Amino acid sequence: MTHPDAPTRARVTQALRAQRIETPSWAYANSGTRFKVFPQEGVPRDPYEKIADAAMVHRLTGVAPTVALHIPWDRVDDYADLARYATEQGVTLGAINANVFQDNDYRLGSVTNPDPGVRRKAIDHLLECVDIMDRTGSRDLKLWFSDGTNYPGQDDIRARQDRLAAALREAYDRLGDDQRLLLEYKLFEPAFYATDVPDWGTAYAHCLELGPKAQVVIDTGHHAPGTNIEFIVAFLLRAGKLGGFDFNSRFYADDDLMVGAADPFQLFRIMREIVGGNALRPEAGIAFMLDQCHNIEPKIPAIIRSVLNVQEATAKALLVDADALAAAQRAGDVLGANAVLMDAYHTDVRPLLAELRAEAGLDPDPIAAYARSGYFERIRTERAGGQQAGWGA
Ligand code: RM4
Ligand code: MN
Repeated sequence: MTHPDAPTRARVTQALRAQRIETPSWAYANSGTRFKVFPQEGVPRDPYEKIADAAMVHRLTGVAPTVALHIPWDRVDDYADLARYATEQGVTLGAINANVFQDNDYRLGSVTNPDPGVRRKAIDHLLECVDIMDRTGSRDLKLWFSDGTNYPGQDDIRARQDRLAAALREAYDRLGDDQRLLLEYKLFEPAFYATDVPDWGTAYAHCLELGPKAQVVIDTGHHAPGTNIEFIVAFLLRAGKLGGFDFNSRFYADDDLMVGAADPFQLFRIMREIVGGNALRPEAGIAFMLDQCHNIEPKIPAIIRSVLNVQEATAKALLVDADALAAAQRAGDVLGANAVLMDAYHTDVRPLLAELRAEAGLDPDPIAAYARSGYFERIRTERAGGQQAGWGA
């Protein structure tokens, strides 16, 4: 495909202008592998500084107006004040991520722990997260459970499902009218034998049982190698049960690398299902979030790069000629249908996105603009003392 014709360009740019991508507070903080956290200069020391960085990413890209929080990493005394600060900076607070995986009590699990006292503590944390959502104005409670077992016989698989269902029910019943519960799944790690929410089918079944405010979130790094993620997207969209994404990319396990870095074609295929399902518009209610860790690369530019990668995959997905595709599919034209998709995928959309940014009064090259902005030099000096934020592993 060469330059899109005028009507196509208008359609594509309109959709791209409406796109929203949420960045995660923890991606601005220090993180690492099991082996080492390498601290970086200028890293935020508290949730306010994380929000300032997220606001910088939004100022440069124009499409990242919300920032997700993780509790207790982002615990503050006054959430209304934090929300106010975010607004002043030009962003708002997004999903609240619960954390029931970093307390000594959770050695044998959190909401599925065999000890009812530990389960109570974990569920209370989920309820506390909904209290926080009331104060931050957040719509989504995002739940990921590290619960599971390492050895056959360690605990009763069915009983753990019952405990999970009971905990989800309590959290669900606490939600306000405009709030949602997003349930995330992950194949393995840290549990190595049987994870309690290992796959989309398990997450889907629990969400179905809970009701309309419960939906599945797809973390792109949480599957077995070779899994067809776009199939999962298509299935959940059709069922009205896709709540959003935790975007990142992986080569081996839950690598949390920049989205679109490992497999940009997969990201295109995912976004194609989103576009085909008419789910890109914010009113469709799909949360496009990043869930990444930048262990060795500079964090803010990596997050900008990630936002641009999602935009590029989306632009290509929007360029697919839907009529030509449908005609080829109807005619059983296997090669023709595949060619329609590949044509769009091979289009260089970077000039189009640069034009779009310029039209919106942004620098066409957000990464270069960041480098020139002096922001990094400023935070490096301003944040020299104190305790840098990190994931506390
Ligand atoms: C988990 C999961 C969650 C994220 C934590 C930090 O693997 O992806 O979404 O909150 O990591
Ligand atoms: Mn995630």
